[in-house]
Order: sequence, then C-alpha cells, then structure tokens
Amino acid sequence: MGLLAVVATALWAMLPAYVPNNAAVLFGGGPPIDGGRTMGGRRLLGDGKTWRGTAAGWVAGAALGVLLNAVRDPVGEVIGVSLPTFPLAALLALPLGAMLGDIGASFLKRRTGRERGAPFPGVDQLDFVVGALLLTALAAPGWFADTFTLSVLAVVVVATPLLHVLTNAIAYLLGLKDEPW
Ligand code: CTP
Ligand code: MG
Ligand code: K
Repeated sequence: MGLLAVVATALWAMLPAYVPNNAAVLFGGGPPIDGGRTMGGRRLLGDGKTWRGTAAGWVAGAALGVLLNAVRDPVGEVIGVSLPTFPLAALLALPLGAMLGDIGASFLKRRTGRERGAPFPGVDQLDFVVGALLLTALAAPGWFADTFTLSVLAVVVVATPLLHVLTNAIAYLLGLKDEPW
C-alpha cells in the first residue's frame, strides 16, 4: 500500500471512532453513569460520563459508518484508493469501544485524583483509540486484521492525537467544551 492509501485507510476506518466524543460533548448531559457513586472518596467516573452522551456517541459513530459505506465507492474512486467497507460488527464496535475507552480513562483519572475536566496528557488523546481498536479486534477479528495493517496502525497512533487536539481546540473556541482538551 502506498502512503496515500495507508493514511486514507487509517482515517476512514477510524472515523466512526472519532465522532463519538464530539457527539457526546454536543448531546451529553443528564444522569451520570456512575449514579453519583464514589470509590475511595472520589467519584467512580464523574459527572462528565453520562448515559445520554454515551448513547449519542455510539449512535452517531455507527450512523457515520453507515454513511461511509454508502459513499465508499465514489470516494475511493476519486482518491484512487480501495477504502474499507465496515461490517455491522465493526460499525457497532468502533464507536462503542471509543466510548468505553473514554469511560475507562475517566475511571483512571478519578483514581489518580484528577477532577472532572482535568487533563491527563496522552491518555486523553489515546483512550478512545485503544478502546475502539480493542473492541473491534474482538468483535470483527477478520476485518480488523485485513484493515489495520502495521502501517495503518502506525498512522492511527500518530495522527489521532493530532486530530483530537485540533477538534477539541475548535470545540473549545466554539464554546462547546469547557477545556481545550
Ligand atoms: N460526555 C458525556 N458522556 C460521555 C462522554 C462525554 O456526557 N460518555 C459529555 C460530558 O458533558 C462531558 C463532555 O462530553 O463533560 C466532554 O467529555 P470529556 O472531556 O470526555 O469529559 P470531562 O468532562 O472532561 O470529564 P473527565 O475528566 O471524566 O474526562
Ligand atoms: Mg475532558
Ligand atoms: K476524555
């Protein structure tokens, strides 16, 4: 695979895992997942992880995957790359895994004494990637192995934090997010 194909495949395959965070920011709110429960005097997850935000993120990511499948052929033709098609298991696992990775990170943040919204460099940028890749590897192992070659994975790991920082900074400037991370 040439460089363009590797980068295009990486971004395309990860798009259903990228939008859930942003959808959660837009549509989040309501009862927190942890119901206010604490562990060792600190919240289990905190008020930043809600049922509504999680559901919205999952649905938004899966819906984007359906849309990407519909436009895969024409887009691939324009850029001259054979882009991946998402099987149902991957459509569901990419955004759900992203949300679970983010929730897992909040659990770690609370255990390490970080308040809601406190930055956790590295973890904030990669939690959802790790979650999405792990759950997808479990849910759609064949598709995962075909799509995420070592070079594609390398691009995902390098490009994702950059994209994440960029989109969060934009969401912050637009007043959608309280902190730029
Ligand atoms: N959000 C949500 N449900 C989720 C994830 C996010 O409702 N599962 C919403 C919340 O309104 C949250 C916002 O999106 O405040 C930003 O998400 P994030 O930065 O992940 O949460 P933080 O508020 O920074 O909390 P934490 O420190 O636990 O990451
Ligand atoms: Mg945050
Ligand atoms: K986060």
